This record gives sequence, C-alpha cells and structure tokens, in this order.
Amino acid sequence: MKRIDLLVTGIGCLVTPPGNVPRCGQQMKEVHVITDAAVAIREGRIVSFGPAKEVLDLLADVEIAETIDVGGRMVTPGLVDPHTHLVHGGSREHELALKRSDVSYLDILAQGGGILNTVQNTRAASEQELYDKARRSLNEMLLNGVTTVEAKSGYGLTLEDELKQLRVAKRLNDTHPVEIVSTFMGAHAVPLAYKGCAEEYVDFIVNEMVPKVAEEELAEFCDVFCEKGVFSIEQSRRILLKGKEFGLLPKIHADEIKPLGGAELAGEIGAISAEHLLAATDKGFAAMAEHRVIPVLLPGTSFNLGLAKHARARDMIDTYELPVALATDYNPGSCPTESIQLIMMLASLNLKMTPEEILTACTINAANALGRGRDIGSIAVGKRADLTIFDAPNLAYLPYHFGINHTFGVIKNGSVIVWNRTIVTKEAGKEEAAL
Ligand code: IZC
Ligand code: ZN
Repeated sequence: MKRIDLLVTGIGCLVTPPGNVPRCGQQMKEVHVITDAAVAIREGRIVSFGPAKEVLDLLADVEIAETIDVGGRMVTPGLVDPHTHLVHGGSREHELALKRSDVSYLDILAQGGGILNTVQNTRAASEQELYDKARRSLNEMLLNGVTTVEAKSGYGLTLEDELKQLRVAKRLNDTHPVEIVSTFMGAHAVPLAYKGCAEEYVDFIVNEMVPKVAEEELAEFCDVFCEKGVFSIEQSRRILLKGKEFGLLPKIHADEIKPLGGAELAGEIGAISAEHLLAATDKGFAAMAEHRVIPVLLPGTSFNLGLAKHARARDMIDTYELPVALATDYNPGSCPTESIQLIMMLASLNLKMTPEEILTACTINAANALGRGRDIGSIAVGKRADLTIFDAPNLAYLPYHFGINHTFGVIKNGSVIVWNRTIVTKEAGKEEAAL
C-alpha cells in the first residue's frame, strides 16, 4: 500500500451493512459490528477497515498524512436521505391550524393551498434566495449525519421554474460537500393555469418538460405524485415511461392516501423506488417484490399529518422480503423537518423496525434507491469514505435517546467536514466555499 491520507482511529464500534446491493427482508437485520476499529482512507475512498490492530499492522510501513481519534464513538456509513423536496420558497406554518382542526392534506391542496402555495413562493423567489434557503437546510442535514441527499423539483410547474429549481440543486451539488441527487417532479400538482385540464398539463410535461430536463442533464430521476385528485395511474404511467425513454429513472409517490395502485404501477414500469405506501395493498407489495422496487418509507409524514395509519414495514420486510429504505420527505407541507434521526426514532416507534433494520434502511438501501449502491451506503474497501460519527455507544441508542442530535462528526469523500457538532471545512473537493 502507498500512502494513506486519513486514518480514523479510536472507533468504539463500527457498524455497517455489508456489500453494495439492496438488503432484503431478514438481511436488513444483519449488520457488521466491529469494536475498537479503524478506517484508512486514500483519495476519498476506503482502502482498509477492521479491528484497529489489524489495520495498523497492515499500515506498518505506510506513510499516514493525518490521523484522527474519534474518542471511542460509534461510526456508521454516512447517512443517505433518498426523498426530499429540498429546494423551495416560503413555508406553510399557517396550515398547521387547519391540519389540527382536521382539514385533510388533499382538501388543503384542492382549495389552492398546500403544494400550490409553495409553488407561488418558489416562483417568486430568485435562484439566489432558493439556494440560500436550501443550503441552510442542507447544513442541518449534514449536521444530522447525512452525506447524500435526493432533491426533487415540483414547485415550479412551468418549464422555466422547474429548470430554476433543478439548477439550484445542481449548484448546491457543485458547491456544498453533501452530494445532491436530482429528481424532476413536474408532476407534483396540476398548476392553477391548467385547472380542470390536467391532461393538457400531462401533455406539456411529456412533450416539453421531460425532453428539456434530460437535454440539460438536470436530473437522474423522474417522479410523479400519483394520488386521487392529483395524477391518475394512467397519467403517471405516461409521464414515467416518457421519462424512462429520456433516461430519467422512474420513482413514484405511491398509495400514500388512497390505494390507487401506485405500487403495482411501480412494479409494472420497473421503477427504482416507490415512496410512502401507507395505503398500498398486498398485491402492490407482491408486484414490487417481483420487480425489485425499493420501498422508501417516510414515517415523519404520517406523524406530522397526525395519521393513525402507518406504512406496513413489518409486512414488507417479513412477508414480502422487500429492501425497505427510509427518508425524511423534508418539505414545507407534510413534513417540515430535516432530521433523519427523528425519522429513525419514528421508524422504531411506528414502523416497528429494529435499530439494525433502520441503519440498513438509512444507508445501503437508501443508496440503492438513488442508484448509488456501488459507491456509498456501506463501509467497504473501494467505496467513498463517507462516515458519520455518533456520540452513542451502540446502534440501539439512536432511536432510544430521542429528540436530540447524536452526530458528533461527519467525513465526506475522506474530508472531515463536521467535528464536535460544527461544520469545520470549506473544502471536500468542491469548487467554491460553501459554508
Ligand atoms: O409540499 O406538500 N406530499 N408532496 C406530496 C408533498 C407532500 C410536498 C408538499
Ligand atoms: Zn415527497
């Protein structure tokens, strides 16, 4: 071995799911735990990890540029948040009272509020304003231990405004140490200009928006809010297949409120993931299992909407052997939180997932929901050195001691970017000082 750029020592316990591929069913519980561990990093990638003694023996004659001691803390792969609506203008705290007086999410939308309120604010905001706001949220996510974030458009709903949101996401990716993965979601709501003419808006999405987004290489994925009163199964199919034709892999907000059959559609068209799934049926789960669709569950949303119903994570894992992933769904309406650790607690409380399953869901399965399982999502030789350092003695401690941030430090691409709960560097291989 040649030189090592960074040696991370003093790891009380290193916990990681193994490998690159989605971990299904009972595999989700199988995580590797190594006590008194070390990780060696070169050029942003992991070159060795394991019991500290073994790693140090291997490095006996190797030049080590920098060593950090994490003081006995727990280290996991950097967390991955595979479903957010990161870039948007404004906020919707005025909807809180409506929600608490039992006006439903879909009724607020039907009355021109909800998503459409954020559309107004996003259109009115400059790129710089959207960038500054999203960057603050991204810093929160980073301080929570997240190293890769998916970001959807869908608050523009005109070609120019959708491109504006996607360009902001691209600029964030270029300038902030956290990696941003972009999803085009022009089919988030039917804009007021097309009220009563949803089909014409769908024509516009498939004929104008999808080709332009693909041509400008502004997104990797295409998503649709497939829901009663929003986009139908037929409309969702049309949009997602057109996206696929243009190289945008399908994702779908499926069966969140009504069981429309979004999970079945996800199977049929070979979506990479289907999200929410509170109302999904057994037939839907079977279709997802057959076509290897990753369920991305968002327990913060059902919590914040005050729903009694939760996604059937146990059935998905135990019966259908699906590779469940978790995400914040950070958005200004149904889930205004950047905290992935709150989501981890809710996955324990309401989805009855074990701490091991939760880690797998927030790392390797989430990475695969973004098509990045070979690069991130586990601690393995050759993968990116994205690590989260927790002030916690073990995995179960995270959902147990709830409501606070346990992240002490974060390493992204081999650079220490959070230390002692503070963002510490302007580097990490990005063009411009971000922080
Ligand atoms: O702004 O309400 N569910 N889209 C679908 C959202 C929630 C985001 C929002
Ligand atoms: Zn969403």
